[in-house]
Amino acid sequence: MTVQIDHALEEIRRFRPSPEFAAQSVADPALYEAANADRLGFWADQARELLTWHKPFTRTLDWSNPPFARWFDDGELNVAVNCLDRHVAAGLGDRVAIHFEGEPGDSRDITYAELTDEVKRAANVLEGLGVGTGDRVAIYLPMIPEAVVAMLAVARIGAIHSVVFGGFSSDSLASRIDDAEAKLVITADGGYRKGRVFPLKPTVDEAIGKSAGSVENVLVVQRTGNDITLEPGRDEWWHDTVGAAASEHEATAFEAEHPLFILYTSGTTGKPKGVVHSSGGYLTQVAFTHKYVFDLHPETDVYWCTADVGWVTGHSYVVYGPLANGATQVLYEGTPDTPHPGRWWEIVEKYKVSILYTAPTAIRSFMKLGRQIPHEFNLRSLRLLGSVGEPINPEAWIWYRHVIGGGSIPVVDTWWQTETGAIMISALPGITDLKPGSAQVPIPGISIDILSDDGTPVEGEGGGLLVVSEPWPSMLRGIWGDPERFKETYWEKFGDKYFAGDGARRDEDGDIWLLGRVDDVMNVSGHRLSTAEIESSLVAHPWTAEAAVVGASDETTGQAVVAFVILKASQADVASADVAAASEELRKHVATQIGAIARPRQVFIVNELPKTRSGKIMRRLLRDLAEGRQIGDTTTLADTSIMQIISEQVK
Ligand code: 6R9
Repeated sequence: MTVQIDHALEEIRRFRPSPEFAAQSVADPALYEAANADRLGFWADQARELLTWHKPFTRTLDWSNPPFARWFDDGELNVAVNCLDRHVAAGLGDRVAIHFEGEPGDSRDITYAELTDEVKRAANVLEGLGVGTGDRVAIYLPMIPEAVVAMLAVARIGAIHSVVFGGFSSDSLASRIDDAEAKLVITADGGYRKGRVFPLKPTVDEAIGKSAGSVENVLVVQRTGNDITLEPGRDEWWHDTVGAAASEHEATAFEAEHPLFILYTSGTTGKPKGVVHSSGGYLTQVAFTHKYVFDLHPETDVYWCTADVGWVTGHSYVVYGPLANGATQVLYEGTPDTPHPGRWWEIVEKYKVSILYTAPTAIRSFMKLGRQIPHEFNLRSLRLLGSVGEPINPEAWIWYRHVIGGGSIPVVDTWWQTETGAIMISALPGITDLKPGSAQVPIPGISIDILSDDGTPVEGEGGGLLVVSEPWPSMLRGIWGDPERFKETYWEKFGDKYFAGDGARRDEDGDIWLLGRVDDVMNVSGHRLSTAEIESSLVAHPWTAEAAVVGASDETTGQAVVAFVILKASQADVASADVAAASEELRKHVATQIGAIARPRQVFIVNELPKTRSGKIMRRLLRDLAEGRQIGDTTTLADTSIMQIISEQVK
């Protein structure tokens, strides 16, 4: 399959870094030169410069048995020591590591010294419970500091964490516990979300009941005070155990290739894949990208990544990257609109956040509410904005830069995946001229190719399949317990090049545009069209708040474009008066913007779109609807009732 984009929708403005920003930026064009001259030497330098090794490595990469890479493999380090102890030893113990903001408004500042003490206590408790090197620990917690402490305590003793997002059901938790054969579960009584307590411990009890029996103990953080039961001999309160433990803990070093965590992510089949990451290479690339992509000045910046630690973005850019770099960050427990729609902007103002990293879906929901909400708050502390998770449409990019960023600060669009561990494609602020909608260039030391289905490079405007053509430090090391699936999913297609599953094209300047997952590419009358491109066009219409496009099978054209659109609140009345006219207007708009071939066969005006808990639109379900099929499995939706509502609206 060749992905060809016949009608590129481009926002043509380019944004040069301001001279002031460029002058203070930590990134230097010399990074690209060094990486181009000697890629492996470059990564070895970064690993030495950014991390502290108990035993220095002498080998950079062993790729003698692809696709199983070994980076820095004769070196030894302790990941938690790199995130904590070494900063305290360097005299930074009083620096705030975490400004915690609970949803109900409780807040707590935790310094590096305090965080280090807490992690040491927790490490002692884990060891006391018999958790040892290589054992798996499931973590099922809300976005509270104990989630960070738990992850680092597991890392400190060389065990392997498997964080399961707190919104997952007991079935999902049970299958993850079983796949990893977790010995310990760390959870809380509950957490706060949308102004209510959501209980977690009862779900853990259910999951353990359904599971095969690997769990020996459960540690329970008290967060919400809801009624729970502790099973004697199995369950213990975190505060009783960690609170009472000694804060001395001698950390030992582990090999660079020692597994750090498993994180489950959905693939094309029903069974989630346990993506495995290792220690030295992973930490090198997350620290590198966190420093240079976010232009981190750890003495002065206040950084905030809004992702939950249950997702890879939370692992790499809430826990490991920022803490390895000694950053000060905000950790927020709740939802963006509780108790009021300006909550995020209130937090930016309160902590003088200077770097904000979030997802396009969040930006678009703020766009829907209108600029008057962020404008009630002082956002002038912001100096850099980041985006991740899906292609950011130029409309949202511009809104983000102008309404949130005051019109002059850089927006970096970062492409990467659970499997890549760290950012792979992004502008470097202060160096790269920014193009709204493009993720732009591979970071230094990363090799990206765009290939056609038969493996030949795609030149020029035609799109193709995105591959990573050389191993990289933070690459996944495998799928837990399933080396065959690892090979099949990512390496069978192009030999020793990693197949990412995304479509992409390179423009005349060499900038990369992501075109969505390759399964989201449509073929209409022999013309290839990208769902992302048509969504972008729809969202550029002044009435539209959010749009999802699917290719539905069509007798005459092969596939036809079917769009589902949420209108801005201000337009809802106009449209509800005449739905047919509103969808006709949007169909015409796409035809005018992209070309008649892209005109949607149908535009359905809806109030909601089906999203996973990480905010990704589940186009598969919309396709079922558009093709008049029974709606498939909805269990991974954040709200499983949504499809029912949408079906009724579409009738
Ligand atoms: C970090 C994360 C990975 C998939 C990836 C791609 C999409 C992520 C993107 C992007 C375009 C970006 N994706 N960032 N597409 N531009 N800046 O999201 O990991 O949950 O594993 O998702 O998300 O399709 O393949 P993960």
